Amino acid sequence: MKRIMFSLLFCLFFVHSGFSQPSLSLDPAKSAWFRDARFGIFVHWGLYSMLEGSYNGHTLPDTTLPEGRSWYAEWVQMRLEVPAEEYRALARSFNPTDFDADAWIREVKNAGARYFVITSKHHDGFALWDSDVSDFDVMNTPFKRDILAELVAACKKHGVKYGFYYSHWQDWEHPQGALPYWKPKRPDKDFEKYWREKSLPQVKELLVKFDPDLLWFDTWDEVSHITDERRDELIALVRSVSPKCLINGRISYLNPGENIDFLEMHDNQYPASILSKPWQTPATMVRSWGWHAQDFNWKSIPQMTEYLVSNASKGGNYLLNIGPKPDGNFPVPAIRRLREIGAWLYANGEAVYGTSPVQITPEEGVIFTQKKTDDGARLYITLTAPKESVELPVEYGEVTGCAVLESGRPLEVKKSPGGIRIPLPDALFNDCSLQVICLRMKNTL
Ligand code: FHN
Repeated sequence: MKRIMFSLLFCLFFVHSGFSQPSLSLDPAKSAWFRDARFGIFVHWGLYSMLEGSYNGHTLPDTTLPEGRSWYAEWVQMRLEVPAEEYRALARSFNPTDFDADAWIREVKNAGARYFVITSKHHDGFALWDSDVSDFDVMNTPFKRDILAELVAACKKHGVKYGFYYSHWQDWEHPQGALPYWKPKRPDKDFEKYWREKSLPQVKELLVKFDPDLLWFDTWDEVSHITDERRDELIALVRSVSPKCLINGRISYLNPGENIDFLEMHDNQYPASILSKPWQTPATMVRSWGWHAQDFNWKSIPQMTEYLVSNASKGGNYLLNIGPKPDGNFPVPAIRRLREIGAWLYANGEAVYGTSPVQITPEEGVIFTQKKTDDGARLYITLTAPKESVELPVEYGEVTGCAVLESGRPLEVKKSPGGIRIPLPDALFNDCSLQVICLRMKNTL
């Protein structure tokens, strides 16, 4: 109960107060690519994908089971009580013969995403790379291919930045790794053994072998074994090996400290106001992160596009997740969504990449982003619902032109009591994708 109350209070504070915004000792040049990128693709993939959200006649969420009440298929081992040996034995049949790293990263690129993050090791403890630290890894499966090495090569080939999710705290394979909150808590001295034997050495291995652009650590609104000392030790390790690798705030969600590179929202959470530090929302396309064969709760493309633009308008990124199938294919609805978001960005990406927030509150159904240009500035007005016109508190004399971004159709700008008014043609709303108006200005707002 205490835990739930604390979580609730924290969420309210987080989402509605605009977050506590710890002052980060950021090197802006180092994280500039991340700020500009705005859109990344996340992948949750591992042995759990083979169980597809079900086990032994139960499917998540299963309200008949006390702890089965979550759609998260990557939690199937714990939520549906798969015996440890049985779960481990899944490795003996892990053989995703359709896996094609190049095809995945081509989809990422065509979606308009600028970076890619994959679960190198999720809570189950299974490593998707050839790990010298643990033999619970992909090389001890029939597949015997280093998945991370193949993906890193594809990211380099296609010019996509890459990073790894690493579960530094929860590890259900190592006898001293942290367990879910409903299991007995490990004594801290035992956890220390896991920390030194597996967590720190594997992080170092990832850095040395693959030189990632970012590391995505995972804690949440639960007091964990990640004390400030362990958090700082892990940060120091990353910094000592890599001058470029960015670290996310969920290395210690409740107390990220001063030395992380960007803030990470909770799952599918969107702040209500502009944050001055780089940040992102990890988001699902369905309810689960890992592949769940019965999760048909696909979000709509306009909804996801709106999240992306809305986050950009508050200085943040959108990290959109895919749960690949056990054979190595992306699910068909995920591919369609990626391609359609990519098509939208092909036409309207200028309103997203490299933009900054605007400090005026937009009217309902409107999102603002902006950027400086050689000849002045552009204000992008993304319309999330049909409208007859848009009113803006902008001086008429500041405007040098106005057009629909996708088609270049010129739009008239009228002087209004509050600034300017842009009448919108009905035909603009003939399809259900978000439309963007580009207002040329002398200066940014
Ligand atoms: O428990 C994990 C969950 O499986 C998933 O990886 C998400 C992604 O943000 N992180 C944790 C819950 O917040």
